Amino acid sequence: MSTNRTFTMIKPDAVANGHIGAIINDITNAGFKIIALKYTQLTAETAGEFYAVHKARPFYGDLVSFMSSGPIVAAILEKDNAIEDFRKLIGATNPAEAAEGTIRQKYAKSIDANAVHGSDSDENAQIEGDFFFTAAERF
Ligand code: RTP
Ligand code: MG
Repeated sequence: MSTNRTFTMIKPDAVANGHIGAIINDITNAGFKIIALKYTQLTAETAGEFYAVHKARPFYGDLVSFMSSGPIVAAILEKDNAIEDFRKLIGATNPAEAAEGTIRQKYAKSIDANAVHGSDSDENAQIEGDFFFTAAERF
């Protein structure tokens, strides 16, 4: 179990709006090292599996359909205190409440289309990274 890693996705809205480069730039400028990186698209089935933890929540159906609506960028990132520092860098779930200068404040439009995902615990970072990347895809 690595306590200095997190997992992120650049969500379909930010990809469609041309923000991949700017977001990766913000992430690396904040001191995160890229361990693994992939440009791909989730299906309704794989998005449903990824977000299974939210299955009982009222927004689950919309979340799964949005996350499978277009390509995403998935990455494993490394930094001291990665989980907490990355969630600080991306800002609040609702971009209207996200602090000035955060990724969601700069690039997101709504709570559904909120530009990026960030793992909420070491355990989930491990599970989510394993969902997308084999050992041979990590550097
Ligand atoms: P994420 O997992 O994407 O990093 O976001 P988060 O931890 O800040 O939020 P979480 O509670 O894990 O929810 C996952 C995603 O579901 C959508 N959501 N919609 N309508 C709503 O009340 C609502 N709440 C959450 C968001 O797109 C959120 O990123
Ligand atoms: Mg979450």
